[in-house]
Amino acid sequence: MSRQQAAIETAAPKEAQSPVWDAFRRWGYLQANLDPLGDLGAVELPELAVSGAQAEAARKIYCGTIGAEFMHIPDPARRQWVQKRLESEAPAADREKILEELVRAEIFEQVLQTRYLGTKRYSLEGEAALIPLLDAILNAAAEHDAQQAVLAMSHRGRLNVMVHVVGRPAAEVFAKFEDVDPRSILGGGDVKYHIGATGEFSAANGRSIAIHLASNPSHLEAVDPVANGRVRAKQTRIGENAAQQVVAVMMHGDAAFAGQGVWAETLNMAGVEGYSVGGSVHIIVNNLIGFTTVPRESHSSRFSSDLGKRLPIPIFHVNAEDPDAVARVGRIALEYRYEFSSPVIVDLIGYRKHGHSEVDDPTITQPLRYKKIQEHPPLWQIYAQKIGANAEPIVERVRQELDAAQKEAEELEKNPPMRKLPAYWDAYRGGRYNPTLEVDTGVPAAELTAVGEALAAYPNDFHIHAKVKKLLEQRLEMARGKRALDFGMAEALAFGTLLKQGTPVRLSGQDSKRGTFNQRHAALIDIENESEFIPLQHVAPGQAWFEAHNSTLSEASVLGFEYGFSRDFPEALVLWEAQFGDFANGAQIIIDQFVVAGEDKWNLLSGVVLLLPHGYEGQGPEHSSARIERFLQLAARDNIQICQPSTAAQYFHLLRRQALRAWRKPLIVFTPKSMLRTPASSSTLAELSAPRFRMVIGDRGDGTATRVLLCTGKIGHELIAERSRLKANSTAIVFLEQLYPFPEAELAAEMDRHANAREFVWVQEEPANMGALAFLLPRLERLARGRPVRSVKRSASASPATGSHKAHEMEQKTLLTLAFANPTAK
Ligand SMILES: Cc1ncc(C[n+]2csc(CCOP(=O)(O)OP(=O)(O)O)c2C)c(N)n1
Repeated sequence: MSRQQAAIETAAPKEAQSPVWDAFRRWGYLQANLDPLGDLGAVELPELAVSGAQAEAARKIYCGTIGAEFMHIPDPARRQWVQKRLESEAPAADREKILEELVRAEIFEQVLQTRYLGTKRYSLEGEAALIPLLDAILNAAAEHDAQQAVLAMSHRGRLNVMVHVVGRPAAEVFAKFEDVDPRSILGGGDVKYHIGATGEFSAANGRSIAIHLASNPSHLEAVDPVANGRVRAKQTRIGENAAQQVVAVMMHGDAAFAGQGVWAETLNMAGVEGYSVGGSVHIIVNNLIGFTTVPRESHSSRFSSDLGKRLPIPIFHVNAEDPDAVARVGRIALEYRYEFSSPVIVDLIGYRKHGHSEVDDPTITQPLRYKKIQEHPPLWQIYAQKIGANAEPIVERVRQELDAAQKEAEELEKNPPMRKLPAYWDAYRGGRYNPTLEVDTGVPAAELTAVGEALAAYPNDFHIHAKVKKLLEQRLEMARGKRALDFGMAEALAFGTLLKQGTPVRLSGQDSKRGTFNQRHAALIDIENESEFIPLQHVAPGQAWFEAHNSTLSEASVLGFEYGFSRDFPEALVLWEAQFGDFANGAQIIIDQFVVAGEDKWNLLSGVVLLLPHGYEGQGPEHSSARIERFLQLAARDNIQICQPSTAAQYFHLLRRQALRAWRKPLIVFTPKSMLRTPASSSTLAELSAPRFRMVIGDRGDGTATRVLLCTGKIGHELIAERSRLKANSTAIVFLEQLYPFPEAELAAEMDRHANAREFVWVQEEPANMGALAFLLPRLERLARGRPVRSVKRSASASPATGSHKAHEMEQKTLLTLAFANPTAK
């Protein structure tokens, strides 16, 4: 028996030694009365086929309207905590308040239905108990001193939550339905059931909690990591005791919860140091249907919540038609989160009154269930009867209030923002680019040396690895101007100088602390005790904070998390690094739906940086391309920046520019692999002291070039080497360091400068259907002022690169040959 096992056994409560009680604690949820319509049924189990007083007492607790899964949790303290809460008498519920909430929830939906017939609203009817559930959770959070809550949810019941939990006036929601000013948001904006909202929740204890309902796309569950990242940023801002103050409450549909991997990836991050938020509260708004799909088609398990059991956390199933039990479970869940800093899941089982949306007829696919549903009274009626109350006066009052709100809506701003951004966004702006946004990013050499020396230092008693020691010695030489600076050092100096100036830096990605290519070494590891020393945390007294995290092996959730973090920490440089650039497509939803479109849809800015290793080096189809073409296709109206710095100094300036400008735009950087260390891409201290990032690096030529090769990234250095070999001195080579926003003026000036050029040639490593070719060709043709523009590239291909290293070399050689093939170049 392991030590942990022994501890578990000895700590077990007395009752656990009763096999009857133990069986009900373990399996009771399978016979609990959880489904208001009775479709779920009970599982027959020999363990529970027992009789007697003990069995009846245990059955009452564990097979009532609450079904708890917690016996899979190894920690006895946690099991006992749950057990104690469930086995003690239920606290009295505030029934008057619950009744009012249920009436409000349902009448709100009915008013929307009558007024805006034929409009989608994704009604909460059938799950109205969500409102008292959230109320219980937030009230309990207020008792634990929570100051803020970040809520994430999809379409179902969202408008209802906006009004009854976030506290937005109903008039604002009505105004969204009016949609009378489409011209103001032509081509932009988002539908009403996706936009975010902020407000105040007034708790019973007199405190209030600032609520942030996160904006989200239709892509179910994609908001999960984003909301968590936002919580983490808010907690980081607060510092000590932050997990007490900011809590995540996330709602999920049952089909989405079971089906979407991003949620599984997000849950996996819960206990990982760089990503934990002190536990999040999850609610499955479980109507036992997904669009037209029934549970047995949605998941392989009885409950959609089963995925939650990948972590040792409790799952509370509760019948949505027992609002007292719902409120009780809400409180237990919240308190569990606070007690153990753990995620917790509430599975609120109800039904869906209408079709998937209100324009959908569910009787076509679920005729029997919907026959039952049509005959089923609304929850407020059931509850009023149960508690012996007359709900009619409340119904009347709520209707009158909503009538007034609807009139008010006609007077309101056509498109009310529904939210207020925190003051830390005041200093930043989005919108279109203009050159006045630029700031100098150069750093004086003496300052670079001072920071570089700090980065090469470590404590006397630190046992350093011989290879790292050598690397730090080289970095020291770089800092002192005795050795050319490589990309690794340029990045460290960019971070170090920013930290010293007060800009915090957060970097996360797979193996990012060391760096996939052994280039970063952000954390030094003591070879005798594996303790960490992080030089960037010791740059200068009073510096800003620095964090580097090795992430879980996920792209979607980690990029989502960092995007979320950037949304609540605009002052920080927040970077996500893909192991190789092509893996970024695992995060495609986050890229498409948040990173590139967040400003257009929600007017929400982000300065998140994506570091995507890119370059054709013969490593095969999957380690060559970060898919430049895809990012360029996503670019419009200056929504993102797409850059490929070709030297260490350019990378240094680019990172600093991102932090120091007030313009907050996501930055996509195609980062090097072999070029990390090649002399051609290394830089001098003077180049780091130069004023700014150069969007175009022109040729030093004197204007006598008869042809100009245009390129971006590593191939440019290969072209330069080939030009030397061929002594092709009448060929100029121009690097496009920024692809988007397209530096039209800079490139036009450079092309015009080569007045004698007879042709321009775009040279890229990528196949014809990839890379920047399609994006650039029309632009280059425009700037060439009638002179011909050719292109050199690999043949169009279904996969980005060949699997054969030798074939790669042959192809690469052909590219270089073709680039210089025209005799006019000689
Ligand atoms: C990733 C993704 N795939 C498909 C859809 C289309 N879709 C919208 S709602 C829905 C059903 C969702 O069911 P469930 O999660 O149970 O939530 P409910 O609508 O029942 O509240 C589907 C498939 C989507 N929005 N997102």
